[in-house]
Amino acid sequence: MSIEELKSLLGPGRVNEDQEVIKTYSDDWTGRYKGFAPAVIFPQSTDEVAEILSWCSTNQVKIVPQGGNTGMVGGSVPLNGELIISLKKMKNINISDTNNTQIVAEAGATLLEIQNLASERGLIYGVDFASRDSATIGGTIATNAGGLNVLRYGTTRHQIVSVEAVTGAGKIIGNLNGLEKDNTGYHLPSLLCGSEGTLAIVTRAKLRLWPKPEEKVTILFGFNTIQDAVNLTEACITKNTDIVACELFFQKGVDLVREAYDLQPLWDNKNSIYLLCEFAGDLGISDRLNENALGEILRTHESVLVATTDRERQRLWQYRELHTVAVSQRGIPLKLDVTIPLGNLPYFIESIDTICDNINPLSLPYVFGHSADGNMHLNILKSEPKITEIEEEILKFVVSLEGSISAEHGIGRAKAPYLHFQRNEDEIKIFTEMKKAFDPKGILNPDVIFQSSN
Ligand code: 2HG
Ligand code: ZN
Repeated sequence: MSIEELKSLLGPGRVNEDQEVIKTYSDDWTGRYKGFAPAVIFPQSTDEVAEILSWCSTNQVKIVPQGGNTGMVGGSVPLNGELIISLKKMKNINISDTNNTQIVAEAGATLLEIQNLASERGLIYGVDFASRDSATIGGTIATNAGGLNVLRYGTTRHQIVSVEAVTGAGKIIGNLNGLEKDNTGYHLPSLLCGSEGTLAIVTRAKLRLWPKPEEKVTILFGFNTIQDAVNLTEACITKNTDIVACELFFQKGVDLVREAYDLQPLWDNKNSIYLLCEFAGDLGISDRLNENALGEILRTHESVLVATTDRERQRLWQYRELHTVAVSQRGIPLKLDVTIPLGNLPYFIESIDTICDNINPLSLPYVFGHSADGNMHLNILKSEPKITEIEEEILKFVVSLEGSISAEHGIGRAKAPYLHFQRNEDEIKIFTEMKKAFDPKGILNPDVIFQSSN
């Protein structure tokens, strides 16, 4: 193969071979995955993506699709010298002209750009998380990103009405008809969402928007036991229709965030278990809260902070949202993103320190996450040299508790060796057959989801 051929096929400004530039695309955000590549390609239309993939397929050139490079499982970096295809320059977004409750977005638009456009129209986009200003919509579709508000709006899969994509053979598939009801065979938006760039590259999507809440109230509770925090999570889910988020975190993580950002303590308790609950809906949230069972807790509980203005709410959120960056300032953590059924969550969290300690007494586990859907993020610093042992032991434990080894970050390369913990042989065989149908030459994101397809 010759990159020159691809260059002349695409025209100027599409292929970048500058190693300084490539470096910023070939290493991942976490610092754990460092790749190398001959070039980064920046297509500007679906047709150009099709041209690139068709050329790669003919020439057996492997390729790694990339959005904002905010992934955490090594799913979008070229560990074996693949070409990088960055969708960053495909950023157009507009409100659909056939349905003004939908946005048409090119894959490279960021989550924040989509949220802002929705907000200008008095609507909201249902997915939100801390890296909103760099994560792209294409990346969130590829990974079926979840985030903070899954309890109310579902994951990314629930936001996509239609999708357009290019297969590994360079064929353009899907449509942007925006029809909520369209049972014409297999549902490509569901199938491609979460496929981690292994079947096709998503180029555009039509996304559903939701009514903008009139009011938001954020409340931070402090507890002494995980069971109490989980009980309140359950009460919020079952007794309050305004609840949109329940985030669980611990003193160890708050101390790290406070040190990194020089923040004030939240209250005097030396050791707390924190539950951050966000309520959003029609005006009158506080009245409705007081009327139901949560009112009693609000009135009598010792450690409670209530935020009603955007500024106060953001102040509380930063103690949770800054966990990822605060941990990464201390080193490269082993990241395990898992789901545990709510009933098993206290036992799971209580066991983590002991599991890590037994394998490597020097390891430092931090746990935080989205308690409403049982999705916990384990960030374990200093797990080396026993990283594989810790990873295996915890993922086996997750499966034994009827959880999932990947909640919202995907399988990527990080968890490909463990896919069989969760999926049986027949399922994996069907997956690989599906991959072959979409990507006959196996050029798209090799080694992601499936271990070594080489
Ligand atoms: C979050 O919920 C993100 O903040 C990142 O999913 C989690 O850093 C992590 O492990
Ligand atoms: Zn998360």
